[in-house]
Amino acid sequence: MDPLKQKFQEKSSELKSEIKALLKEQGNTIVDEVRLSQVFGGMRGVKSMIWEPSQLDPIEGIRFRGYSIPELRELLPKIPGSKEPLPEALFWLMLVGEIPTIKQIHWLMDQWISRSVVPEHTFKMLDALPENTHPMTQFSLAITSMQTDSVFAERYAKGMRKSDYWDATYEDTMNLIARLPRVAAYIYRRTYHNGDHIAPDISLDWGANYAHMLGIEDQDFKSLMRLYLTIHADHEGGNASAHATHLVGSTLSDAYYSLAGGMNALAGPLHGLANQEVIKWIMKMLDTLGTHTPTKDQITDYVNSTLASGQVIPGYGHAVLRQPDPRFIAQKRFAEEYIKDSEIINVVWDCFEVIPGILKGLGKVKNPWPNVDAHSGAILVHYGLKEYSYYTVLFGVSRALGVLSQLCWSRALGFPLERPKSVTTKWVTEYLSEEKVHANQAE
Ligand code: NMX
Ligand code: MLT
Repeated sequence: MDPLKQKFQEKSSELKSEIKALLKEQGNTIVDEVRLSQVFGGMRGVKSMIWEPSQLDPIEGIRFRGYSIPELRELLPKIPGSKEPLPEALFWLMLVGEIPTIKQIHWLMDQWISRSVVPEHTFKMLDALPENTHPMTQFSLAITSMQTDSVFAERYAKGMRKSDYWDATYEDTMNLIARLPRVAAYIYRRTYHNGDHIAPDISLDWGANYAHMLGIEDQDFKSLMRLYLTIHADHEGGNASAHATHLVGSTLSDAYYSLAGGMNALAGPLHGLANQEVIKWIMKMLDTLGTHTPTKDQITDYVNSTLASGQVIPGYGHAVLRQPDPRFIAQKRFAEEYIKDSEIINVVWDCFEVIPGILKGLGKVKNPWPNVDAHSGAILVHYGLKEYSYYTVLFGVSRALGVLSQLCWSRALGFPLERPKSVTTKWVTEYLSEEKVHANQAE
C-alpha cells in the first residue's frame, strides 16, 4: 500500500471508531435547532453535515485542518525559489491532517505525474463540441467522460466489499486530480488558441505544469497558480460545489460523477461563476465610462446603476463570511508584492473602498465585503489570461482537491445516503396553526 493511502487508512479507521463511540454515547444530543426562516432561506447555518478538510468562521474565514491561509503560506513546503504554498501540500494536509515533508510532496508529485494520462476519448469528445461551448460545460463533460476509468465503478460492479469503498475512492481521487490540469489546459487551448496544445512538462509541480500547459511561462504566474490553487481548494462542506459533490457521492456515485455534480454547481453565477462575472462587470464599467482609471465617484455611480437595474454586485457578499474574505486579502497581498502598478488591479482596490459602504446602505445585505472572486480576475488579466469565461475552470481544478479529499473520508467513515426532509408550504401553515392552538391551550 502506498504511504499516503496507508496513513489515510490508519487515520480514518481511528476516527471511525471514535465516531462510533461518540454516537453510542451522545447520538441523541441536540446540536442545533432550525428556524422557519432557515427552512425557506437556503438552510443557512443549519449544522447538518460532517466535513473534515476545512471549517469556515464568519469572521476569521477559512481554516484548513485548523490552519489559516497566512499560516499555510508559512508552514506548507515550497518549491525552491517560490514563496507560495504548494496545492499538493494542502491536499496532503486535508487528506490526512498533517503538514507533509518536502520528501512526501515529491512522492505525491511523482504519483500525480504517473497517473496524469487522460484517455484519448476525452480529447475526442471535447473536440466534437462547438468551440463556443462554455469552458465549464466542457470541464464537466470531460470529467464525466473519464468515468470510464473509475476504479470504484469497476470494483463495485464486481461485488466490492463495503469496507473497501474508501480504497477504490482514494484511487479515483488520485487519478482524477492528476488528470485535471491537462484536461483544463486542453479546454483553454482548444477554445482560445486554435487547438495549439502544449505538452505537459513532468519536471514541474502540479500548479506550475498547469500554468505551462495554459501557455504562460512567467515564473510569477506559476507562483500565482500555486497560491490560487491552494486558496480555492475548500470552503467547508456547505458551499454549493462541496455540498453537491457530497450529495451525489452519497449515492455511491464514484468520484468522477460526484465531482462533475460539484462542478455543475460551481458554474452558477452566485457561486464560482462570479469570478468571470466580476471581471466582465469591471470591463463593462470601464467601457461605459470610457476610462481605465475611473474615479471613486464614477465607480459609485456605476455600482448604483447596477443595483438600480436589479442586479447584484458580483464578488461582494457571502452566505457565511461577515468580514473581507481572507482569500481576497491573500490575493491583494500577492498583487502588492509581485505586481507593482496595474490599472485593472487598482480598480479592484478602489471598488474595495467604495462598494462595502454602498451595500451597507441598502440595509439588507448581510455581508458587504468582497469575497474570493472579487480579486482573482484582475490578477489573471495582468498575466495575460484574459479570457474570463475560462476563470471558473481554474476555480474548479482547485476545488477538486477539497471535495475529493472529503469524498475519501465519507467513504472511509461509511457515511450514508444523504436524504433530508422537505415539507410543503401547506404543511408549514398547518403546522403553525396547530402550534398556535397548542400555545393558546397552554395559556
Ligand atoms: N449585491 C447586491 N445585493 C446583494 C449582494 C450583492 N453583492 N449580496 C447580497 N445581496 C442581497 C441579496 O440578493 C438579498 O436580496 P433580496 O432579499 O432582495 O433577495 C439580500 O442582499 C440578502 O442576501 P444575503 O443574505 O446578504 O446573501 P445570501 O447569503 O442570500 O447570498 C451571495 C450570498 C454570495 C449569493 C450574495 O451575496 C451574492 O449574490 N453575491 C454576488 C455574487 C457573488 O459574488 N457570488 C460569489 C460567492 C463566492 N463564491 O465563490 O461562491
Ligand atoms: C466557496 O468558496 O465555496 C464560496 O465562498 C461559497 C461558500 O462558501 O458558500
